[in-house]
Amino acid sequence: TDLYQHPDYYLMDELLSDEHKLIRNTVRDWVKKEVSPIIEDYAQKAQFPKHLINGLANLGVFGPTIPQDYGGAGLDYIAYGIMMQEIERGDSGLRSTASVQGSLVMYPIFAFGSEEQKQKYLPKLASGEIMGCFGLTEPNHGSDPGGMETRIQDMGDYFLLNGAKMWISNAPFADVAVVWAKDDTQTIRGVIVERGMEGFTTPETHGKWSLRASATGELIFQDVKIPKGNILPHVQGLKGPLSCLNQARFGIAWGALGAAMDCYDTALRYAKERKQFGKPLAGFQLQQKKLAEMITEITKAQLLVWRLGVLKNENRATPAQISMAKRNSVETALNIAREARQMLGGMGITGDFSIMRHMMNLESVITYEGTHDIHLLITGLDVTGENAFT
Ligand code: TGC
Ligand code: FAD
Repeated sequence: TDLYQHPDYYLMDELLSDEHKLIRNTVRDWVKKEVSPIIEDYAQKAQFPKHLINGLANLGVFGPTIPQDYGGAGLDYIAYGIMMQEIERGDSGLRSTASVQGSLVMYPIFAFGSEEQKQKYLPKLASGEIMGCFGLTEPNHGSDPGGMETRIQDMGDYFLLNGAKMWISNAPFADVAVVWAKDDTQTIRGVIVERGMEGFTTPETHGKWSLRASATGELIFQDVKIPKGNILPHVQGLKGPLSCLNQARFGIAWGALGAAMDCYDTALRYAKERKQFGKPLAGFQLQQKKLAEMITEITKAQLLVWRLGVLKNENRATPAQISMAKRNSVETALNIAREARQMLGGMGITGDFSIMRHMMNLESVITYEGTHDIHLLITGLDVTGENAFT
């Protein structure tokens, strides 16, 4: 059997262009060949498979929607979504690296950077020659980034950066960090911090049971001198980082479905092969209920993210619509992973199958980029007009 069947119950392929299908098959084949055979081992060792960076860059997944003039792939948002889906079919940690590089590092430099900053950083980020990370979350401020304590102080010729960020994907090996900090007027600004700047360190976070094949760390700034040319000139306020999150959350809405599809495929195949009480597990009603519900939920979520992609291409997708899709896809994926794991019985807890790894990864995905509850409150605010955050 083909390991990478694409659950396509409602013939969604007919909604995709030939280019979309080519991209999907190319990324899917690469994941099958380069990621699946090694990823379990890296997750068990809690190591990021750095050697895959080149392959990811060659596929064009770093900044797929960034124009080609700056080294991006110049593709539409459906193509971006499909890429994230196929990568996350392999592992959410690898998709995290792609999300961070493209949506959280390249996007803000593209959207809010000077021409000089774009020329300097974007082509190298697209080719994977340099890697980036995104520092918004702090030890005392996760869901409420507006309360951040990290500061830039104007020293005349330069800024002085002080503070700390935590839970930062790719921090331990990143060459550059897009960091959000408040200036002397309490206004949030974006700053490009480079590895090697004095007073800047990136200690790794150990002991995670989730996203084990992704490197997570802190960003610590102690009187780091930031040249004035490293400030992103064209944005101020929380809408800077939150605009980046719109991009990344869109990718996650597609990506989490890749993990869901892999769990469904695995459970379906197992249920057809494994026999108990003299017949395949797939012949028992309770197991069919699980599979039928999985494919129903995947199909509903696929239609949601496809429509969101169309709206995003037309620049009409609202942040609240993106929140709804991120929340729905991740919940769908996590529920499917939990059910699929049970369907494999004892085998479900081993690394011989991908399900338990997906399940553990998704516990991060349901928390980062806005927690499940925060996205619910964003929908609540949108439909009622009442702010229940504070
Ligand atoms: P609020 O007063 O609502 O808004 C402040 C300003 O921001 C604007 N805004 C947005 N702009 C663009 N896109 C959005 N999604 C926006 N949401 C709000 C808003 O219009 C306003 O602008 P202005 O001009 O009027 O000042 O802000 P709030 O402080 O009440 O917070 C709202 C809330 C809770 C929704 C928001 O802060 C939030 O989303 N919190 C969750 C934090 C989060 O998602 N953190 C993610 C960190 S990065 C990460 O997890 C990366 S993991 C990557 C990986 O490995 O894949
Ligand atoms: P808290 O904000 O303390 O929330 C704790 C609980 O309280 C949650 O259940 C939350 O939903 C709930 N809660 C909070 N506020 C409310 C409210 N108003 N009403 C009701 N319930 C509420 N951040 C980055 O900046 N860059 C990264 O690259 C990055 N990568 C990450 C990688 C991993 C593996 C993880 C786990 C996190 C990463 N994050 C990153 C941080 C992530 O975005 C935060 O963990 C997330 O935003 C939640 O913040 P918190 O952990 O401080 O939880």
